[in-house]
Amino acid sequence: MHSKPSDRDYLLRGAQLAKIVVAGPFGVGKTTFVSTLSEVAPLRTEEPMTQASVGVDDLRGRPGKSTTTVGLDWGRLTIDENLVLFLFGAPGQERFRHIWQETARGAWGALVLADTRHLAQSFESLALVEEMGLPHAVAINAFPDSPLYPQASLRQALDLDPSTPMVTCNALNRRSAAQALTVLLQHLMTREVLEIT
Ligand SMILES: Nc1nc2c(ncn2[C@@H]2O[C@H](COP(=O)(O)OP(=O)(O)OP(=O)(O)O)[C@@H](O)[C@H]2O)c(=O)[nH]1
Ligand SMILES: [Mg+2]
Repeated sequence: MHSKPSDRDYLLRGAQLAKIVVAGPFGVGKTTFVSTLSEVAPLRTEEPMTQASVGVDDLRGRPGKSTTTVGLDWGRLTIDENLVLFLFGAPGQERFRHIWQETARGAWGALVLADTRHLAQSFESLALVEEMGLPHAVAINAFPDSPLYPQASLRQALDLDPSTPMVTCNALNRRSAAQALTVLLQHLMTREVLEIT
């Protein structure tokens, strides 16, 4: 990966442009993940949380969280001269089904984030990607107080298909986030969704 492509050159060179969705429940780290990896200032649509989210969005275990994404996260990552990824962070809760479907349209794949403190909150995101038939991988975003479980238990708890890759990451760390994304890209290659030359 290199981080200094001159803007818009990739459009002229005819690189493959791949849309990748970063999905997951409230507060799982979608905005952080996209921001960590984006080589351009990410588009962010953060707004302070209001009384309206009380009892809807679960703030347990998220003491510093005062904003939420009201639209989309968007970032860009150039893999090489042949492949540029556009990362879209999208809410994966059932109540955002419409936004989700619009965002995921035409995507090559999705990385579904999960948090072991609130694993079940990722069920809706997984159901949405499965419903759309979108190839996906799961990234367990490790927070400092996240309990650790064996991979097999996590896979079972999330009811993952044996072919769905799972990886643990720290969305704040560029190398770690890139590794998680690589797991998805490899999966897309084996599914022949993506061809990297
Ligand atoms: N320690 C740690 N903190 C993280 C990590 N990922 C996200 N955070 C923090 O967790 C909080 C929530 O992260 P966000 O990126 O806003 O999560 P989100 O999924 O975009 O949240 P919504 O858009 O509201 O659904 C922020 O305060 C982040 O700094 C991580 O991997 N490690
Ligand atoms: Mg967000």
